[in-house]
Amino acid sequence: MRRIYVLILLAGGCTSDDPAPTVTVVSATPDELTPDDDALDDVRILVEYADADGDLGEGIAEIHDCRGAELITMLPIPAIAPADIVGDPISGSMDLYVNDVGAATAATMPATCSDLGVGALGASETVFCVVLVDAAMHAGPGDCTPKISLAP
Ligand SMILES: [Ca+2]
Ligand SMILES: [Ca+2]
Repeated sequence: MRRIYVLILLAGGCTSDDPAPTVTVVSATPDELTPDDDALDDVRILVEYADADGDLGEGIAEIHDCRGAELITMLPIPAIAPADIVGDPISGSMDLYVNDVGAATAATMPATCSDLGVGALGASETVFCVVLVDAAMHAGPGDCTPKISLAP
């Protein structure tokens, strides 16, 4: 019994020591965008994050529009934890905004999207995948929104 207990403890330690931040998409609103209307072409993606060593602040949120590799938005992440907290685990949620989503035709899907399991996109829809990169340039596994419709 004692031996099993130690093994479980080690496995848990390996996971939580990973310095790369993880992200989970909670919601994306609205679920339909109108690329021709400046008031209706902005999407808000709510994500939850966790970072074992606390240096996600001043990193980057990469948001991949799965219609094409060039459709990437890089949002700077503000400082999250005070300097004396960096080094300790942090977690929380944040809103990411992608403004003025255009009417691009779906081309070759970025590898980030296909690696995360995004299926083929129709002509009037897209998916956004979020990857968080911390201040030490550790990129964690990403997560993606459901499909978002694009009004013609
Ligand atoms: Ca980190
Ligand atoms: Ca807009």
